[in-house]
Amino acid sequence: MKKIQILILFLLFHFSGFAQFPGGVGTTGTTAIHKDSSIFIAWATQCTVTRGYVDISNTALGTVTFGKDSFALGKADNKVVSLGDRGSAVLSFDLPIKDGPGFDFAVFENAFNDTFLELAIVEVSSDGINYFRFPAYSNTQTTTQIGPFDNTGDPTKIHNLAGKYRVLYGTPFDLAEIPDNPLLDKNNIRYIKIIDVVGSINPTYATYDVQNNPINDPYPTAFATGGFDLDAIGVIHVNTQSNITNILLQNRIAVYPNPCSDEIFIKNVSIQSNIQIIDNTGKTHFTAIIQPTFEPFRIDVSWLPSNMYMVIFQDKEKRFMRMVKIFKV
Ligand SMILES: [Ca+2]
Ligand SMILES: [Ca+2]
Repeated sequence: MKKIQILILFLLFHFSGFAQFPGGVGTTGTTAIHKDSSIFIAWATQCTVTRGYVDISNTALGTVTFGKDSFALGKADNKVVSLGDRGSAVLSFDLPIKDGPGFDFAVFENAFNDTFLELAIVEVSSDGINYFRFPAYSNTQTTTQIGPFDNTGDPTKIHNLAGKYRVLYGTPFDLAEIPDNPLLDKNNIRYIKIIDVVGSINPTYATYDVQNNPINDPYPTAFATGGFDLDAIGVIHVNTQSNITNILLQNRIAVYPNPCSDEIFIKNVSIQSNIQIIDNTGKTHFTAIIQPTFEPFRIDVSWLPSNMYMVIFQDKEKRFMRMVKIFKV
């Protein structure tokens, strides 16, 4: 079924220059996802940027400087790092991303409206060496260069390019749309590479889509903030079954403070878990179900006497434990 869907998508997009893709924020059928959506369960935790040129046709101007690599970490917040012409960023994550139903992650840029759209190619890798590209489509006209102050971008002409949506709205990607390859494990995506689309329609500098169309976006943007401005990558599906993930999950869950007296907090719960607090006689004092959250989850323990307790986490596959000492002054 999935293969048929991809084939239909491919035929539709390949043979029709009139194909319409989802439109901008607020339009019917848009796929834009706001940063606060509960669909996001994690964000990038590492980022390395290779800066591109202020203007690729005048390399004497040097490379862009705006922002820091770390501005692409965590939740989208409109703090960005500029990539410059053909610059790139490699981001990684605490947990591997997997190809779940529908979209698997989303990339955030800082476009100030729905038509000034600076775009980027997106690639993924399981091993950090072999990268595989999302088939990008740009049905934007290729006869007139979009200038640095032209608001003529149109999300309905763009597919599988980051930057399709305005600030604080992610452009989502579905790993199923990348052709299968033995060097790519779609259920163990550890790295995402974002590569600036130069935007020039001059063949010397152009970035091309899968139809071999030059991708036309604002060019030149000869500023310190030139090129794609990366805000964040939000993760929708993580692989909670790999051994790496199990170890990471166990290491990440934190119960604090320890010792405590009246309350404890639990953070970095990546998968729905049953939680129990058990004393050293085996008696259960507290049970709850925690939904995945990276925010601290508070438990009132003011009614528990001083003792050592086990906090047990149990999800579908795993069970593990933290010891905590409750100490009343
Ligand atoms: Ca998917
Ligand atoms: Ca940011």
